[in-house]
Amino acid sequence: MSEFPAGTLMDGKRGLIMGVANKNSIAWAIAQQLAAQGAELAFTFQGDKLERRVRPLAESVGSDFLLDCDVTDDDQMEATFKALEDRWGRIDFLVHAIAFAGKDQLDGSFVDQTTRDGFKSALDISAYSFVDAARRGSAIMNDGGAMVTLTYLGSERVVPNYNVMGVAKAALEASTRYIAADLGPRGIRVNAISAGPIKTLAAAGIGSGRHMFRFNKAASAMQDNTDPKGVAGAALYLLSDLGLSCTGEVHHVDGGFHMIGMPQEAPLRASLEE
Ligand code: NAD
Ligand code: 0WE
Repeated sequence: MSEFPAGTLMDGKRGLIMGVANKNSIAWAIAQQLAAQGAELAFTFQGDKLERRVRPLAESVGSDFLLDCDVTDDDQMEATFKALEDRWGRIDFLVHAIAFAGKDQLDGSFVDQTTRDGFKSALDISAYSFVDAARRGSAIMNDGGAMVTLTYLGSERVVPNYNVMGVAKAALEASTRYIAADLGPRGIRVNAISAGPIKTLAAAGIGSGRHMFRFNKAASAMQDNTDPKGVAGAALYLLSDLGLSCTGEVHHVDGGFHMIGMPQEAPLRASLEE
């Protein structure tokens, strides 16, 4: 069934996956990879509408442990981690794959478009939610556990229209380092994966989508778009004992797009003419 070959790297480990919306979600690729290696999983979903999508996916990896959790709601966050503690006692890992900014914030000029409320909400949902989940999660996490969050290059460099999300991802990456320092003495490792553009719900409907995927393919070292399986593999490394001693890192999985200084001429021309 699974496209991920079976293994034993996560045998005996339990953890929470936050951010599955549907089968295209990056969190779902990660969940399948972890389950194939023996992990026992719990899932949060955002609201009743998404439960209908997430429940069958969870069941396909042997999980009936689903929790409704909007990360802006303190009561739901409290209830989520209480439910984990009640059922499992302790957890071993946490995956955070959540981001949101108002649609009006992700278009045109950053300086003109970014409102106080838009800024607050994007930073709350996309960055503070990891700090909150890390605090609550670490309270019930075994020493030697691990956490991973998902970020994007728009934190380090300007990407048209990514706007306030880039600022939120910069805060998320800095938070990753501060959390990693706090939890380091307990052997808990905290890392971020910086993925290249992937066709998910969160990447759908972005104005310049077609251009972005073509450009990323043409300008990356591997001349291809990012495969979510590579992101899942990186998450497995970081969340298993393969990742020992790696913490506070932002690991790029983007076909080498981030390290190119100037793209090859021929594929770039072709991508612009398409
Ligand atoms: P996705 O739409 O499948 O996942 C985003 C998730 O965020 C959804 O499950 C949604 O329910 C959840 N979410 C949004 N607001 C929430 C809230 N208030 N409370 C609880 N959950 C909330 O898209 P994805 O691309 O898989 O995104 C997962 C992560 O990967 C995000 O952090 C995103 O920024 C990051 N990322 C995506 C790409 C890409 O190109 N798709 C690239 C790099 C990083
Ligand atoms: O992090 C993301 C997307 C996050 C996201 C997406 C949406 C779309 C729908 C956050 N909030 C919203 N709000 C909505 O209303 N990515 C890394 C994917 C992405 O989104 C972009 C990108 C890339 C890449 C937006 C503009 C430019 C590039």
